Amino acid sequence: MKKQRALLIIDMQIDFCPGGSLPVPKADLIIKPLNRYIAFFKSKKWPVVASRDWHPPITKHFKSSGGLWPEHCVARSKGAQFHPKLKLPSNVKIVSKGTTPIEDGYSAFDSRDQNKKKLSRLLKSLGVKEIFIGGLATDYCIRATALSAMKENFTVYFLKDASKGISAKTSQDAIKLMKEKGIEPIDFTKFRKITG
Ligand code: VGL
Repeated sequence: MKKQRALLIIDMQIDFCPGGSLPVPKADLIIKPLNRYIAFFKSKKWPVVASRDWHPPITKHFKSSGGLWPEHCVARSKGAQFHPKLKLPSNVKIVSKGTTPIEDGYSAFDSRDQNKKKLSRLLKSLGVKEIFIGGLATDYCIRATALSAMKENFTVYFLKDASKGISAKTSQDAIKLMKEKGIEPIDFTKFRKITG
């Protein structure tokens, strides 16, 4: 099978965007760049995967049960929907994470599709070798996802022009750590060079 590439869009959900319950600053500014990557992957017929936080109303992930975060992305709620301006292809593969009361669900590699297939198995069954990661948030779910992807032996790129973090400091630290682990931060121009 030839070297297959996948776009992995992390948690572009209403609650993580301005106006949502856990907004990532300027998250709306990456919608356009993400749509450009999506259009490119679509034109090549390369798979597009979108992860989503999909929490129960009561979970250790939320402050109300001793966790770090305000309530967000409760399964089937409005805030858990993908941002309406994100142009996901009709054949997008959706994977959900943080679905039980005992999981945080930071890494998309802890997520499953509607058939309960884990992300790594899904990607491997599609022949994917290279993963391009963008979305939210650089310092939490992207960081965790990129590090898991390396452990699963994928080649991993971080789409720096299509991602935003919760805080500047922790995002810089996350990018530094990703680089140390061999995950290259790239923009669209570099992406086009890599993908020919
Ligand atoms: C995230 C904080 C809490 C993320 C999720 O998507 O990066 N951050 N839950």
